[in-house]
Amino acid sequence: MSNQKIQHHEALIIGAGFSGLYQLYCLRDQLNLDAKIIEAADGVGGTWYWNRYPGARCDSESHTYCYYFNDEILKEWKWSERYPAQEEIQNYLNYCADKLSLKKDIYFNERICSCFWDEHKEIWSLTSESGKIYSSKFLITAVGCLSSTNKPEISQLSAFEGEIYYTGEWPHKKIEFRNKSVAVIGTGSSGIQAIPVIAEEAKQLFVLQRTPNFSVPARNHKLEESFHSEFISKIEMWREKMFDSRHGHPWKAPPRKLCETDERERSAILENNWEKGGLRFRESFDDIILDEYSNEIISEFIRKKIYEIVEDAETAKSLSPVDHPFGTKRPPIDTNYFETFNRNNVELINLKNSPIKSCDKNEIILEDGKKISVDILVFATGFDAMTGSLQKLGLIGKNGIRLEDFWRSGPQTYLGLAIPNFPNLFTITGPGSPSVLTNMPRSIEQHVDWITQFLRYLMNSNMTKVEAKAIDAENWTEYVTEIANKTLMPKAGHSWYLGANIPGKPRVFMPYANGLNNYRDECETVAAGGYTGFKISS
Ligand code: N01
Repeated sequence: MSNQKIQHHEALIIGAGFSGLYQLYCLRDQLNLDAKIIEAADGVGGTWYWNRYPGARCDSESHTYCYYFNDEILKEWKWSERYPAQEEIQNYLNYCADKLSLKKDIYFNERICSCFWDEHKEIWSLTSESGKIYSSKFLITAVGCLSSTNKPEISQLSAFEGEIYYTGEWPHKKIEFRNKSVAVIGTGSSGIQAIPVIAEEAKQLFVLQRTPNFSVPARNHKLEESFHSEFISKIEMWREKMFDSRHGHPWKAPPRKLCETDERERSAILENNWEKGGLRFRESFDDIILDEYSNEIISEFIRKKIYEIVEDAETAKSLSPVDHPFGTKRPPIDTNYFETFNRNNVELINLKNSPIKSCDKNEIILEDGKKISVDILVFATGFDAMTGSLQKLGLIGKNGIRLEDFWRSGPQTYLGLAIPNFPNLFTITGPGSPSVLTNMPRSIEQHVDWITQFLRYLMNSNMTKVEAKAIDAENWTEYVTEIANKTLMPKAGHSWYLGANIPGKPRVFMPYANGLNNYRDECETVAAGGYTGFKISS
């Protein structure tokens, strides 16, 4: 055993994004706990620290994609655009961290690779890649749901001598696309945002698409000076609207079914909402995710839009999704995505017709023998979502049980917040909670508040140990699956919601699909009942 100094604290939080920062504030300033964050990067931001690819921007509206726990912050910070760009969110989180004096309680540049529950001492023992050791009574993961970059295996990729970038781990410097031939692999939200921006600069852009995606125009714009003063005069209204909705956005679908609305009226509604743009288009009717007939109508509406925008009919056909209902994969919102395919320097390569076979020095080679000569290869291939970043922590719970073994058939959690066999561990926006189906800051604040309230309860009752009961986690996990099966969501057979984008990952629908509003009530009922479903001891 080395004599290395162990940094012990009452609570440790892993990750300094939206969730970690707020959790630190609550534990330190509300519960007076000795709490610290451990963060792999050299700055705060989490997802927004790493995802700085061209065009990176949030799809929640800026005045809703921010903290609501502190009115002073809401009043002081002025957003400049309808949807905040990566840099603005990163600046915002730095401003919050400075305002709340959080940075002094963050260990930066420390990536945790092992977390071990010491049953004898009843503490978590953490080791970082640099070999430092930390320990704590309570451990809270704030590692994000979309943080573990998916790097698909491509034969002979190592032979490629050009530049390779991953949207999820973008370098902290300007990448020069001018006079370069570029290939982007992937047409999820990241690819759909990056492609139009890269196309404007690159000599030639090849978009390598495996599955076409629905996308709705974002209609981003600068916010007028008056927006902020109007917004802050109604903070309480915005807060209530968001917490009262399924997705944590300040709107909900009106109680009307597309399948019961006549053709003229529904076309007018869809046209109107298409013009307004953004994710609220999905909320045009309340049966889109429940009824196949209704979904097919809205899906066909978007396909028609693609045909109207894209000049070449063959390209329009290739860009039109037919393999999944709209909204069953996370719907991207875009700025000039489909329009980009009308440019002379952009070519769509349909990998469904001919998949990637391999690479060589300066080419991507397809199965049909076609060779695409490129200087830069951009992977917009997504993430090992929801479980990937948790499993990378090397969590070992009671009796030496490893998280990856416990979750071999899919993630089992209680409320998405706790895992049997892993005492004193809380997972902010873990699998089994609404998280990725919502405007994330609302789900994050709800989880952090709930965890903070639970820890206060433990402190007040002189309890020191807590663990989710296996039976309650089993029931919760089944319930999450049942809810998903009542919707069309599992019909997108290859979506990352199901883990289907990662070879070998169990296919389980991971997020809770019954709405943030209902989920919040269920969590409150558990708390009001004295934290039913948990073993609590001193
Ligand atoms: O990742 P994705 P993403 N060969 O998994 C393709 C959030 N987000 O980073 O569909 C070729 O959605 C894959 O093809 P297929 C948001 O929640 C939010 O874009 O599996 N192609 C797909 O086209 C989002 O949903 C914002 O057939 C391969 C693409 O890569 C989530 O992050 C912005 C491949 C991956 O799409 C993830 O989005 C960005 C392979 N081997 C992200 N492997 C905003 O707030 C994968 N693909 C706006």
